[in-house]
Amino acid sequence: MVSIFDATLREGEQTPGVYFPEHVKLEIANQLDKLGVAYIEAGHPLISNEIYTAVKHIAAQPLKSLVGAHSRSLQQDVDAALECGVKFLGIFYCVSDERLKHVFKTDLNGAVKQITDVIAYAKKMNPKLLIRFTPEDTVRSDFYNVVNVATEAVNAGADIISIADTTGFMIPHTEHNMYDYVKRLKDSLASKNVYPKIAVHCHNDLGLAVANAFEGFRAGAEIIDASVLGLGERAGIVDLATLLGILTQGFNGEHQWNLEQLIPLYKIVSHYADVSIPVNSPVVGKNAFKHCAGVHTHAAQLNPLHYQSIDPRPFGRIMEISLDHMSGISSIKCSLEKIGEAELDQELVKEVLVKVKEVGQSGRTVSLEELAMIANWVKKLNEEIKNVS
Ligand code: HCA
Ligand code: CU
Repeated sequence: MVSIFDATLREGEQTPGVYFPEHVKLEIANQLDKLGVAYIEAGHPLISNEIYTAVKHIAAQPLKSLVGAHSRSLQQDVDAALECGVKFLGIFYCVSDERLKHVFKTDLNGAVKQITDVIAYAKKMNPKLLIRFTPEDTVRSDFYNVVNVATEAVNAGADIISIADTTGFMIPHTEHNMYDYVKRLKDSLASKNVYPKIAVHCHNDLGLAVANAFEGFRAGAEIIDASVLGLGERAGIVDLATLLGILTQGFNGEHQWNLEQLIPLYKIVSHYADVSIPVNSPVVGKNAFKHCAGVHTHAAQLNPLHYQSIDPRPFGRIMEISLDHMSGISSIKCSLEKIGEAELDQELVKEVLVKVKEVGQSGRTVSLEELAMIANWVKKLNEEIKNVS
């Protein structure tokens, strides 16, 4: 089974306006650990004193998840991460000729030296440290450069090579797709006798992050990067809840995740990031398991699987029926049962339906509490009519 690498505290904080204070970071890390992600990227310690301290404190927690830090290919970044006591280090550097020349004023040989020196240094300082090397913007860089740098990085001590689709460039079934890329890279590295674990880090600029990550997984990637709410630069990265929905429901297998942690985790991240959970988000959205149209609600009440392919219960959720302008008689009856009004006369049920639809047309849904009010109101009106006649 694939391992999840959570980047909420690092990539997620690269969402404009998002900053988690240290006590919140600690709580998020604890919840990620309870959920059971394999890796928690706690931050880039050299960005600020606050992030440095937070990484240090998270790394000191007795967590099962491996806590790590992000680091440029610079000894000072590695030193800061080591001081924080992290168990893994994610080192990145660009390998594109154009950028090396114009931004870093070097060439591929210079980059290889800098990367391997830093990796070897980190490994020497802490031989147990797990090292991931990411050629930034991997998929748009010269393939020859990626293979060369990755080979040298592994020989210098890197355990994981991460394929970064930094700009959300990949599209399944086109000439630049993640499946072929991962296969080709694994084969090329094997031909050089290096066999690192492969991770995929997919950005969502085209809404394809999850699809691309799965293409990578199908081709042999063992680690997928994700973040809560898909937070990250621009359109973000793979959404953790969507990923867990697919991994636990789409593959019918045993899994190691504690899924009821997902909603509390999303609530806390959403609150402190001030980013709301879209109502139609897979798994965690308010409407993810709520049926609306009469045809759907009728069939879903007989068997939820008529209109659901995933089970809400492992996530601590239930199938719900929306009461609004689309509702039919069966939704009303089912909801009336829930509020102890199963015996309501058939004619009155129809009147309740008319009122529910009217409220729905004003752009609202009717809660069970409001349904009780409507049922009372309908009963009252009927008594009055009876008394008059
Ligand atoms: C960044 C870029 C990065 C790095 C990923 C990694 C990307 O913000 O520094 O280090 O594995 O998308 O390439 O997030
Ligand atoms: Cu990224």
